[in-house]
Amino acid sequence: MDKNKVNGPGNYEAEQIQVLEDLEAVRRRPGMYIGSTGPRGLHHLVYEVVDNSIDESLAGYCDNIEIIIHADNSVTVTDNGRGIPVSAHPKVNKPALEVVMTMLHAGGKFGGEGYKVSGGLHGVGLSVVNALSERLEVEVSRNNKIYFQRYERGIPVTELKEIGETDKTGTKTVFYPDREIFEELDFKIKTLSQRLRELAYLNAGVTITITDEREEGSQTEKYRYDGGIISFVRELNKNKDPLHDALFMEQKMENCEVEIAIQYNNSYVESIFSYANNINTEEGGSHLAGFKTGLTRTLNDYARRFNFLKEGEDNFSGDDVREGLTAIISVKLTEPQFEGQTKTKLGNPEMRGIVDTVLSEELISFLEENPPVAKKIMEKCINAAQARQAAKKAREITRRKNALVNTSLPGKLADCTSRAVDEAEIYIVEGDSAGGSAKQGRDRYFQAILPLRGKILNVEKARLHKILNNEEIRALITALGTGVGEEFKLEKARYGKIIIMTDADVDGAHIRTLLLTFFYRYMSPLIKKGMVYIALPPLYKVTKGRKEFYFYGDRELEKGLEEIGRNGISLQRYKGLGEMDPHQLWETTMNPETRNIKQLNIEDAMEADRIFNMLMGDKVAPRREFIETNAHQVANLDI
Ligand code: 0RA
Repeated sequence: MDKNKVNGPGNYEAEQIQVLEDLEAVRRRPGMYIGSTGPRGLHHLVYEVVDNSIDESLAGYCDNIEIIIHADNSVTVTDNGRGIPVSAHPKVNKPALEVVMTMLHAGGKFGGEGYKVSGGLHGVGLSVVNALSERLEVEVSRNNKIYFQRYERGIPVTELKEIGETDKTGTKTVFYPDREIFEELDFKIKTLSQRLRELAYLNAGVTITITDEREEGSQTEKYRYDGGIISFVRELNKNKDPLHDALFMEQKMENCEVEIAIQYNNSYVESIFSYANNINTEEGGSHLAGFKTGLTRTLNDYARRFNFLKEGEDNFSGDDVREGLTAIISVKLTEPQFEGQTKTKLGNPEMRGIVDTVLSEELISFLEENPPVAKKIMEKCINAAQARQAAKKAREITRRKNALVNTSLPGKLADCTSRAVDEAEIYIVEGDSAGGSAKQGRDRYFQAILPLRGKILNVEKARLHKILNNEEIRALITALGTGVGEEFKLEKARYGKIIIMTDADVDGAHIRTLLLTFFYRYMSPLIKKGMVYIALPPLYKVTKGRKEFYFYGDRELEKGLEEIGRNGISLQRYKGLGEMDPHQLWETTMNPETRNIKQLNIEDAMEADRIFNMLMGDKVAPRREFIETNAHQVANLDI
């Protein structure tokens, strides 16, 4: 009897049975290996193959990866790495290539020294892709030769054979996802490109090309970022106003590598993305935790040392130091532990201290060497801290005010007589003079008027919580009776209709945007219930003899003039509500019989919120654009 059959090298039969069993397992429960058999799982096949090439680039042997999506939804991935080894694997006496392609978990671990770092979400390896492919062909260039082997549903259907000569090295894999396994075979180029681009950012210097041959004339995208994650951060901040050039920190150690890129911008949002072995660790983990503690401590230390924080002042909080921060943390390590719901939380406890140390050491020396940048970052943190403290105060004040609801209405409110919510309405009017006209022109039985002083606030510069601190806004909250935010109570509303009446100009649009954003964020049930309206005052008055005509837009005016005739008429363009006398205001904008009011919905409010955020930024171009389009809209109100 051949003793090899029992155990030891060359135990073909046992190996063969194992291979078939594994294959069967993968095909029976694909979800266990690639997550799903839907689009995600399908795309995962591509990532799995590409990840193997990326691993080869991490080992320092590959800088070019090409992906082609063919018209029949097969995929080719080519790299210029060392090529998968083809020599006989000592244990099973098969070519190493065949082992990699057919044995679960054979992947990178075999081949002696192999590579240090390995990516891939599940790290399932090429054998899984092979098992789930109707057909897979692999071509290896190595030892000046080209080798080829073909598989069907994971089973070799040809021997590994030499098919030519070459002076290059690399691996080319073509696979046809199995239609028996996948619900659909349609690759989404956008999904793929996004991930490939991300990989290019995370692996500086590697060129990744993707070609979609299904497109007419075929479409190619090429990604290569020599700056790596520093380019990534700059890209993320592209439409923002950075406070300084992005800064990069890195450290390579025996078993791991840490890269960090950060750049502050003048917005109030934090965008921090963390990666471990090229996987987006959406659930965070030790590396992210280390980054955060390191950042908070370092900036506080610096602030104390250089007197940006004085004695008696509180330390910056974590939120303070991350306001307006864009950052990428990318770590690569030999033995990653992925935890959490979606296995996207890095567990390795040692990474916390490592990232913390890299960040603090590098950041502190950067700050010391670049005082002007340090000053900008300090000012940003101080601002954030002050805003946080002010917001806290504002919340306390409104809370106190809420307790007084209905007892001390604001002095400037001209309330209505009716206490029936379904008939009572409140006009929020821009400016004292329009407010005066509205008070005289209204029907005081059911119409209340609350004038807001013209410039409520410098809308662009105000954080929303700061707005809560504003006296005008507080008057509004008290008048409405509902309270705000978590304490909002719809049943306490004092009016059934809330009508915003602002001038038909840019300032008016600003104030309207602010109010709407405010309602959206703090009193959204009012909008959802359809209780918020905007008044649409006319833009023109045409007088002919003793008759008066009002027009609400340019086109309407043109049409009207055709009918009325252009002779002998007088045309008045209203610049603001204040130009109308009380009677005119009643007639055109307040009388329920003749007025135009537009009920607002949640989409309008969301749009306002978006515009508000844009107005807050310091970018001139989008704001100018807003003003231009808005001025145009105002002049063309379609009613
Ligand atoms: C194991 C060992 C060696 C290379 C590879 C695997 C390898 C795998 C893939 C998968 C796709 N492209 C790849 N390129 C290389 C190195 C063996 C040696 O030359 O020392």
